[in-house]
Amino acid sequence: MTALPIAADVIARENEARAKHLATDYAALGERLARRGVDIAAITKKVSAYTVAVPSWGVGTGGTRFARFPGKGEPRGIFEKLDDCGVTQQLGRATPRVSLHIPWDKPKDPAELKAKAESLGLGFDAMNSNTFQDQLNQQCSYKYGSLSHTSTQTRSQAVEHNLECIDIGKAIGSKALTVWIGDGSNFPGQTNFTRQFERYLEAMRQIYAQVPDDWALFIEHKMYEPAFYSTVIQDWGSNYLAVTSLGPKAKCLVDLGHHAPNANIEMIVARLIQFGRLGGFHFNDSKYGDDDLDTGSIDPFRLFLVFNELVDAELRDPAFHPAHMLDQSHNVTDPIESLIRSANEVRRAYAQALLVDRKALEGFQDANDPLMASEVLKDGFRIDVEPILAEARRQAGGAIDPIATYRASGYRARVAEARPASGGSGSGIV
Ligand SMILES: [Mn+2]
Repeated sequence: MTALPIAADVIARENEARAKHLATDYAALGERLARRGVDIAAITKKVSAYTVAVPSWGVGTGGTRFARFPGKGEPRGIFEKLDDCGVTQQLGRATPRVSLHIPWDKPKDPAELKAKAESLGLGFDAMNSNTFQDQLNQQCSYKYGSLSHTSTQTRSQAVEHNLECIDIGKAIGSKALTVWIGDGSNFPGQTNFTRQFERYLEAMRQIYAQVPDDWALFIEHKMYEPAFYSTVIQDWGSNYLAVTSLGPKAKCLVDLGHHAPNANIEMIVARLIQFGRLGGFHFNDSKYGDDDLDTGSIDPFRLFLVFNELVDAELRDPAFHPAHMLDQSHNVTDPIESLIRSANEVRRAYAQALLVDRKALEGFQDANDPLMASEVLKDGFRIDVEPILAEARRQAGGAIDPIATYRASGYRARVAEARPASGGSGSGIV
């Protein structure tokens, strides 16, 4: 077994310095929750089992349309990306799976890649295809679209690429393909909405036919960018139409940043759950557009409201398990720190949603008492669940304070020496 990236004695030393205070805080919160009839150990167990995938591209520094400022010791290939994901998992214990982007992460030998991941305690999540940029020596260009392109040849090339992603995914143990496209138009009149959507659906049907029966096909909607007037799958309505016309393996993927400002995302989530079409999430946060900021950093209440719907659905159907992934662009932070923090925020929202008194909430809803219904819901959000999150990490062998421990480990300085700046970037903002 390869040694894990952070030395065990660093974690032990850092945890020892914090263990006493955590025990005190955890006991105090446990007593408070017990008064409400909630067993803190049961909540901790659920939180511990709740994990979120990290995107391979998230460990590189992102950029904007203006510039990209590379960070120190950026991973230069998929193996180094896995090392960084291994750090995130080792310290935070919330991110045991990595989502690959092809061709950025195309492995020479999938078996070797799988073995490397396993040595770090990692597995693979959904495969992500890329038909929104041209690759070196690519025959047809995607400048004017891919799966919905007017040329049959270009569409076929895009379909083939997705089928290749499925093949690689099969070899490394993935169970899903996420299709996001940049297709759309920049000007009214540039494209015929109906014919373009027909071409897209026809291409997607070819991909769908090759999706293994135990896989899911996720479609991600996005209202604008890189196309600025229209996109083929611009919202959850078009997404729903696409997945229902394809078949049961097709599900909608909700990226929190891919909606119009002020859209009621938690309600979209509820609707998709109700009709069995919510496939999963790309978590991030935003202030203005698809900002891809750290999850929960701008609007933690919205994240909580999304999780309120997920917990509600989980109680009605224990088999309900949508796919969770972070999809962020880390422009000014150390990506490892952002990923650790964001996974923790996802768990925080989950824990808070678990603490909502659902019986009381339903009672106030049915009695038409808006104030108390709102209070009961918000009560879950107000509880500081950090001791639960820290205890879940400690019990799983992670760090009580993962970011402080990461900084104490000197990992970034070490890899900065081993990985001289390459100048290139495989990071993306999808
Ligand atoms: Mn996304």
